[in-house]
Formats: sequence, C-alpha cells, structure tokens
Amino acid sequence: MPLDLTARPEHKFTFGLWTVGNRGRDPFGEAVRPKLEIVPMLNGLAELGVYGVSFHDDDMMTFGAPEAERRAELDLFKKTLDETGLVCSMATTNLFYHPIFKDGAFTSNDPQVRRFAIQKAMRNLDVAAELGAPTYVFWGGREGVETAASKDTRDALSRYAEALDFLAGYVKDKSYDIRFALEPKPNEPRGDIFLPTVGHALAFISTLDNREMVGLNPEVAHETMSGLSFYQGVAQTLWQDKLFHIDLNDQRIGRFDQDFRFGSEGIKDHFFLVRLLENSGYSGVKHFDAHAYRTEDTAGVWDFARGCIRNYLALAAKAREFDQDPRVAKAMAYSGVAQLAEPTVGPYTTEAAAGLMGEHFDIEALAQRGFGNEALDQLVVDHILGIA
Ligand code: GLT
Ligand code: MN
Ligand code: MN
Repeated sequence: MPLDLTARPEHKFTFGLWTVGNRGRDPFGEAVRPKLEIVPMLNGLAELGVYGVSFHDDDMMTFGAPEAERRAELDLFKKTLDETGLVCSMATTNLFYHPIFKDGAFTSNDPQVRRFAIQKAMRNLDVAAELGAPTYVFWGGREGVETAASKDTRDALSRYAEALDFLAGYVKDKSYDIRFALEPKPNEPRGDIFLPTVGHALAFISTLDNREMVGLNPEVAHETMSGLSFYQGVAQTLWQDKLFHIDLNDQRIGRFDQDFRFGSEGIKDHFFLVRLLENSGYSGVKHFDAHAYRTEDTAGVWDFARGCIRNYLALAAKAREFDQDPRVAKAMAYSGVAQLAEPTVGPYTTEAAAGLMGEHFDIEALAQRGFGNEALDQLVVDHILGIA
C-alpha cells in the first residue's frame, strides 16, 4: 500500500508566522525573500492541511503603532483564520528584538525594562485569550549574559520566577484558559542563556508558585546545540506531564541554531522522537519552528513547509511498521524491554526488605547475559532504510 503522506487538520501540524515568514536574514546578510503577507501565508498553510498557527505579538501587530492600526491587523488575522479554518494554537511575546531588551526582559538589570516586559506579555495574553490560544510560550532569548560579572544568576532566576508567577496570576485573575510553556536554549543570541536545557527548566518550574500551569516547549535544535539527546529530554518531559508544546525542526550538533526542515538531518533521532510522540498519547500540536534555507525564494519556502510535514508523516509510518514487525517484538522480548515496566521491589515494607535480604543471585549467570541490542537496533536501521 503506498504511504499516505497527506496532512490533515487532525494531525495537528502547526507553524509559527515567523517560520514561513522568515526572509532569510542572518547576522551576515540581509533579507533575501519578499515579505509574505498574512493572507497568502495562511491560505498557503491551509492548503497544506495544517491545523493552526502561532504568533509573536510583533509578528502580527506592528510594535508601537497606534491602537487602531494594531486592532485592524488583529481583525484581519482573525478574519483570515475564520476563512481558512486554521486555529490559533499558541501565542508568545517578542521580548528579544527591540534594543530595550538588550540586557534581558524579565531579567534585565533595569527594573523599568522588567516592568515593561511583563506589561508587554500581559497585553499579548489578552490577545491570545481573544484568539482562543491554549498555550503561551516563553522563550527567553535575551535572558542571559555575556559576562557573568554583569548579573547574579540567583537574582536573575528570582526575577524570572517572579515574572512568570505574576503573569500566571494575571491569567487566573482573568479566567483565561491558557497554560505556559517555557522554551529552553543554551546560547544565541546571548553568550549564555538562563534555563539552558530541558533539565534546568524542569527543575526551575518546580520552584514556581503556579507550577501546575507551567510546562515546557522543548525544541529539537536547542537541546541538540548542547549535544544532548532531544529524545531523552522529551521522554522525561512526558514522564513529568510537562510536555505542553513542542518545537520541531532539525540541527547538527555544535553549530549555531540552524532551525532546519524537520527530518532533514538527524533521521534516526527523529524516527525515535516521532515514535515516542505517536505512542505516548501526546495530544498537543506538532509545531514546526524552522525556516527555509537562505538560498530559497518563496517557492522554496513552500517546499520547506511541505518537507517538514512529509518527513513527520513518513517517520510515523516507519514507526508503525517497526512496531508491527514480529521480528521487532521478538528482539524486544530478548532485550527485556517490557521487563523494565515491572516494579523492581515495590514500595518499601519491612517484610519486602527482609525478603530481598534473603534472596540469592546467580551473579555469574546474570553477568553473562547478552541483551541483543545490536540485532534490535539493526531492525531500526533496516526499517528506516526500507530494507526490513
Ligand atoms: C525565535 C526562536 C524560537 C522561539 C520563538 C518563540 S522565537 O524564532 O529562535 O526558537 O521558539 O519566541
Ligand atoms: Mn523555538
Ligand atoms: Mn531554534
């Protein structure tokens, strides 16, 4: 049966306005593509079978423009969402572009900047609520330092937590149905960014007063920049019930934040990631936060967007095929995959401890066991290569 690689809204694929809207600017060169206006952008995404879109306040409403002008931009966005059937799946604040944020937003040393940053987020939370966005992302791109002499990190984290708790209070006070998702990143644009990895961010959330409404928005590229396994980060985030959103793209280890087309680089890592998302019961959106190569014109942007979706659906099909292969079931049984789901000793009781103390282990026999991981992994590779 030929693979069906057609996206449908129920797949819940989403794109940020800034992704297909990316004009190819980088630190060494100016824009290479014309501005893609909101109406053709949303029409193009809807034609691809996309479910929804996300935005920064400043992607959609001109920063600093008179209220009437911003209202007109918002109304056009709403009208186009209605016409295309796309939903607004996530909103976020641009707290990184304007020079006012050069020393940070929630963690700027200047209290006036910090107060302005919180106000900017409050204003856009009102817009997010109006558009029905269930998730609000916080990517703290400017929350960091070049020189550690410039901030006491412990104070910065206190101000970060204070801002998020204040904004959570605002959401509750207004009875908005919105949850927060923090997006870790190790560096770029700052020399060091606070909350650099999934692990740092999970630990930070546990200190918040409103920790129940704050989860994560991990991004493939950002964990990979640190040389960490994105798969392992997402698995732990799921285990802690904190996967509120996900930024899908691609990246090579040790490079700048490349934001490549999903599935264009780490195909094996992505096979495991897609299999995890598909099998875990994750029901949130699959958000592509990536952009086309700088070599591309507008046609290339649509090739890029189609490619993200095509690679996800193809890997999901490969994952299903892998999970249905009886040789895989046998290899997994040999490796003991299901045995890891069995409790080891159960909860502590005096009797259980005494029972364990009385047990004898055949250490030699246990040490000799092979786990068959080579054969199991070769089945993974065979499925990915289409030679299984
Ligand atoms: C910016 C960043 C992304 C974040 C976006 C949300 S903005 O493009 O590189 O990783 O997800 O603020
Ligand atoms: Mn991102
Ligand atoms: Mn990125």
